Amino acid sequence: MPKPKLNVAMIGYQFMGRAHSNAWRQVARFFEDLPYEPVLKVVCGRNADAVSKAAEQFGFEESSTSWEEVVARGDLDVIDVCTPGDSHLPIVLGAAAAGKTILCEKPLANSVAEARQMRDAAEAAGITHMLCHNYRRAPAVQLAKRIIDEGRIGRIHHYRGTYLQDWIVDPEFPRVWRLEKAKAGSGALGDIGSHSLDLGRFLVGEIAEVSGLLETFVKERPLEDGSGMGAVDVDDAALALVRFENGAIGSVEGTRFAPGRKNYNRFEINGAKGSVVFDLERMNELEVYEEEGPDSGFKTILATDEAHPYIAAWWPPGHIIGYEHTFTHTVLDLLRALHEGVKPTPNFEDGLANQLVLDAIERSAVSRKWEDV
Ligand code: SOE
Repeated sequence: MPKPKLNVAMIGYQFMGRAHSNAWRQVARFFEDLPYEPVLKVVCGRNADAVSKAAEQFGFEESSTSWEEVVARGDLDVIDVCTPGDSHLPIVLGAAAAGKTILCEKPLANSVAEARQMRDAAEAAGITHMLCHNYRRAPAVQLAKRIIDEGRIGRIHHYRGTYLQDWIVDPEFPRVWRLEKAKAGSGALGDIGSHSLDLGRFLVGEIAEVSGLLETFVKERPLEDGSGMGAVDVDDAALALVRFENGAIGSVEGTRFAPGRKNYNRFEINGAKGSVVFDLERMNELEVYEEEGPDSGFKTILATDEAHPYIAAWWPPGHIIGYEHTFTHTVLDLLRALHEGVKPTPNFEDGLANQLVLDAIERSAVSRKWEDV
């Protein structure tokens, strides 16, 4: 029996647009039990030529230069927001008012006030909403979650989240939108620190208080149009000590100034009886230590067996998967939740919770004191 079609509109078509459109294209091809058949209807962006090329390349039926028109269309079911942070609020409010299902890139917003408005609007409209923190959906991360929830490493004492990149270490690297507060909200903090915080919330629990430190090493950079220099008003690096509500303590570090580290997203969690370690650059593996006896030590589990989450739909054991699959799994879980009438996670509530932590870190960096979330 043919599955009900679900018409998808994507706003934005750069890096995240490529990743999300790939997920929308692939998900029904691999997950046979998917309750819907996503149809890539329309992709939207400001530059007519570029967005029409993107439509052709990504497999969308049409392109548009007006997100206002797109969200108001009666034939669309899902609005997927892949734009920079400064446009999330109006697009989400428009899409919620039109009753659409929404998938939004992280961080949810550029401020707590915006995040709260988006959460409230989505809840009031009764729509299904999800935030894309894709790393939750690496099978090895899901395995870590299962091991922790089963109590196998005991009460958690430490969370160590590290997200290191090096793409702006050259002072001549231009001042792209991610380095402008008005567009991106914050720098490494919101872009990659938010992922480490999300993984901490997912695996350990809610964060109660923080002590934060932000630094901008290069304060001016060449403008992209060659017209001179522009101020960098976001952080290049962000560090925080965090205290979880359940008594665990942790550290989170996000930086774009770690030469050689390209997308080093790693966490280590230490419990009373064991530890788990994940490193995105070896994303099919989970290092696990469980006290077993005099010769116990870390073992590396290749999380590619049929029993591991999501894997059965892909390849035989040992035939590893990659970065793009985390987005496919995100879309899969959104569609499953939509079908079952349950809330997917992370959703805009999680987005607000994450934003509250980002905000506390920013406040603490200014006050030089611990701040409540
Ligand atoms: C750029 O720093 C970036 O693409 C982030 O925006 C993503 O969220 C992260 O997953 C990889 O790095």
